Amino acid sequence: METKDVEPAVDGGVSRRSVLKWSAAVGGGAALVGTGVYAGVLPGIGSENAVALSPAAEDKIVWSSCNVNCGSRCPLRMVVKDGQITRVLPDDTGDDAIGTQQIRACVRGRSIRHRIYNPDRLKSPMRRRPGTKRGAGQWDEITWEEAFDEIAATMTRLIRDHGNESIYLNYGTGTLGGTITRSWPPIDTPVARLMNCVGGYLNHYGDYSSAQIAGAAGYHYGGWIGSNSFDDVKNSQLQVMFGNNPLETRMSGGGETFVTQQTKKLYNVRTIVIDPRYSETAQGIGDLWIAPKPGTDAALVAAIAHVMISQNLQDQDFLDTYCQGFDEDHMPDGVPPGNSYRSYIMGLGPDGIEKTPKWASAITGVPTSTLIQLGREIGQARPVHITQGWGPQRHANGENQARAIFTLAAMTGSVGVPGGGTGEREGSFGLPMANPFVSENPVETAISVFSWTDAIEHGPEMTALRDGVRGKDKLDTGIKMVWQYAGNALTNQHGDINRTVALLEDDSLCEMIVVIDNQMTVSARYADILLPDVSNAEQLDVIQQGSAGNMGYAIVADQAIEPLYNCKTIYEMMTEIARRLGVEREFTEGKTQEDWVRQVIDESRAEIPDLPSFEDLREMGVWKVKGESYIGLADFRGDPVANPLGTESGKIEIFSKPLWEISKTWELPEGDRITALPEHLSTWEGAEEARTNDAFPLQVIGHHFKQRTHSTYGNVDWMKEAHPQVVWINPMDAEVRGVVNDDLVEVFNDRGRLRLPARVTPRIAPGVLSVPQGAWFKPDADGVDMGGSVNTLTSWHPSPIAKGNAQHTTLAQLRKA
Ligand SMILES: Nc1nc2c(c(=O)[nH]1)N[C@H]1C(S)=C(S)[C@@H](COP(=O)(O)OP(=O)(O)OC[C@H]3O[C@@H](n4cnc5c(=O)[nH]c(N)nc54)[C@H](O)[C@@H]3O)O[C@H]1N2
Ligand SMILES: Nc1nc2c(c(=O)[nH]1)N[C@H]1C(S)=C(S)[C@@H](COP(=O)(O)OP(=O)(O)OC[C@H]3O[C@@H](n4cnc5c(=O)[nH]c(N)nc54)[C@H](O)[C@@H]3O)O[C@H]1N2
Ligand code: SF4
Ligand SMILES: [Mo]
Repeated sequence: METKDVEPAVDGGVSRRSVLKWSAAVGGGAALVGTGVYAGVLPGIGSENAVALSPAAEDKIVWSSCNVNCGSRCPLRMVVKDGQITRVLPDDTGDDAIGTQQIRACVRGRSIRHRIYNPDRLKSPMRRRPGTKRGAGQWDEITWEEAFDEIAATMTRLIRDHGNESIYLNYGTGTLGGTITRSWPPIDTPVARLMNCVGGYLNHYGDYSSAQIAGAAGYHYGGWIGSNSFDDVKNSQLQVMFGNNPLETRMSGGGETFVTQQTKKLYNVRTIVIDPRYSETAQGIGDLWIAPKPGTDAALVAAIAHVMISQNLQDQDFLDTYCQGFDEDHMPDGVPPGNSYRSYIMGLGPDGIEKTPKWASAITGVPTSTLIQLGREIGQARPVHITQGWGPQRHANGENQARAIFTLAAMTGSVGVPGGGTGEREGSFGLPMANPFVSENPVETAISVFSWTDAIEHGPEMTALRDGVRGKDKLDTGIKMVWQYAGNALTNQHGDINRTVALLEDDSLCEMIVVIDNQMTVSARYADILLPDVSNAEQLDVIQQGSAGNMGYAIVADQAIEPLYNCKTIYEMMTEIARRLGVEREFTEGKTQEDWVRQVIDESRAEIPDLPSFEDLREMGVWKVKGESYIGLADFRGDPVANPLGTESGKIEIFSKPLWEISKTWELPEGDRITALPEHLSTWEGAEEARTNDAFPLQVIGHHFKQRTHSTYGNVDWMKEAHPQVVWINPMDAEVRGVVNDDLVEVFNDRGRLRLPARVTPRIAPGVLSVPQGAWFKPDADGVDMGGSVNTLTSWHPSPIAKGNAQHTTLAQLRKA
């Protein structure tokens, strides 16, 4: 692990610890394959689209994969004819049993041909035309030599004048599944390998997926743990999912969609889904749907805790033995009385408020009687499998939301046992694959993943206590150069797009932006130098599995076709720049990309003796192994003295002394708070503020959506047709605004405006909108985003502890357009 933080290194899609992975949902995409609605003239998706149902004998079938950051990694079999991909077939190995299942690609992977051969493909290196504004879309085609020379010269100048900390590798997860081509975490990328040869780069900690929960887990559990894997629900009496939507966020038929559905079918364990939306998961496997207002889970948990304590349903032995801070008898030294969780719940703490179901009902919008029933049901079931997705934590109070759910898991005493869970996101079995391609970053300074815009704007003012700078008390320089490899977080996926693009337009601050992508994305528009990458179908790599319950797998994704246009591989690009910086030998160690892939597999075979050789794996495409169910904290449960947690007390810290301390020393914006207990925090643009804000009374979340993986696949015609971008609104909210289903509406706040059709549906709680995240920002002449990107509305305001992206905390208004 490259950072020394209390947090685990979790990437956007999958936890990096080999045994702690999670993942995906069901396809349903079969009907689209080969139906050929595309009428383009690009190679590969033209007239030959009307393909026969089975590949002709002379066609070549090449194993490839879909490497995006959806938590899964699906093998794909590319049917290649005359050097072009004519069809995409899914995995055809394995069966329908949990642990050996087919990894059936979802609708997106099956449409990958339309991403590979997309009109938006970048064809040649380009430079922003001198004298034009960033983002103006004025480009000059340049040669690869010119591009490499300019990048190397600028890097040399910036390192000399401002040091290596002025160069930043922005978050990007477009090719997370690869090993040599991997785009995150920064340290794993070929860009980092290049930077490390010349002194390193400014690092980031956390990720856009799970910054707050990872930060919370560091204090609560001493690190990332993972809840029990979904296949283990067979041992549960009850399954409770907080803002966890595996049927849409884990869409691979080989991953969690398959595992949750099969487990439900075979064992029919009762499932409660807690989500402001009636999600695909609530619909598919839920027996009960509870719809709290966004950002109010900690209040909901408090009410459940109140019921449990009042009826003595908590597992007191577990709390006494394994936890700190549940009651006054189990507090750390030096903390005044009244600061236990029990005191907080029963109104004996500093706020003097009893957290009754009635109190919580007013905050969450969930009826008091439902909360009482929920408290009894969860309180009486043993063991309970509790998980949370990352919706609850992607909020202004996300750390407390996450910790409240962990605390509920402890109160049920279900931690560390089969059928139970830690309240984190589900873990899964994983393979300990080696990665010899990774080198070390000589720079130790890091900022939070979400604060790079601040570091461009006012880097030298950023401190450890105010901004969460790590490795140093303060930054010495602002960011002068950004590498954006396989990411759209430079604009589209970051908060407040209008503010972000205004910052980027000023090239006196950040002097050089290099974007390496294969599509003309929103972020690509803001590059100074644009480098056209190949797609993963155009090169060789080894793919390490996504989350798949108790199954492990690896894929050799072979080169199916030659690089299109004038595209190059990332390995070649970085090698060429390394040569110009005089470090080619250090960068390549004399190896080709294939040499590295072979080495990854060879070294992995030391840990995984059954893993086939490179040649065999290349032939097989995908190799699967049935592993064990993941039981989070089984060791600790077995012997807490021999296996203490990484927390100060070695126990589960419901009360965290380190948080108690930083709540007094860290400098926070007016109104923000850090608490030692997982209290409900009423925040900026939260549920409480929505009730009093007449201008912007609606809470906006942006769920992860099946049309896209973030923004990737967002320019694929099939996907746009199958799953159009719409804003979800409750009929009551629609009616008072005179809006009916399919009306074009405008959603707006002080930060921006967007226009898209309304989906009027009781599947979303009153007072809440959801604009599926990841749509491509497309401002018209008046600055109204016609693409419907939710980040037109979101802000830069970070969460208090992790300094993470609170992108589900936003208030706005909606009107008929
Ligand atoms: N409002 C809001 N914003 C969010 C979120 C949210 O819930 N709400 N979610 C956040 C989360 S969890 C995440 S992980 C981030 C994701 O943010 P990103 O990591 O930026 O994800 P994508 O938008 O998919 O961008 C991936 C890019 O990689 C490119 N790409 C794909 N394949 C290749 C390749 O082989 N080579 C190269 N060079 N490029 C390739 C794609 O074209 C695309 O531009 O978004 C975050 N943003
Ligand atoms: N199809 C598809 N799959 C994806 C992705 C994608 O873009 N598309 N992105 C991938 C990535 S990188 C990630 S990080 C994961 C993201 O996985 P998640 O972060 O779990 O996904 P979200 O849709 O943001 O949130 C999950 C659910 O939480 C709900 N929710 C929002 N706020 C709250 C709240 O305050 N409380 C409760 N109880 N629920 C809340 C949302 O309505 C949603 O149904 O998905 C991955 N899978
Ligand atoms: S988007 Fe995810 S689930 Fe769908 S094919 Fe790609 S890797 Fe598999
Ligand atoms: Mo993510």
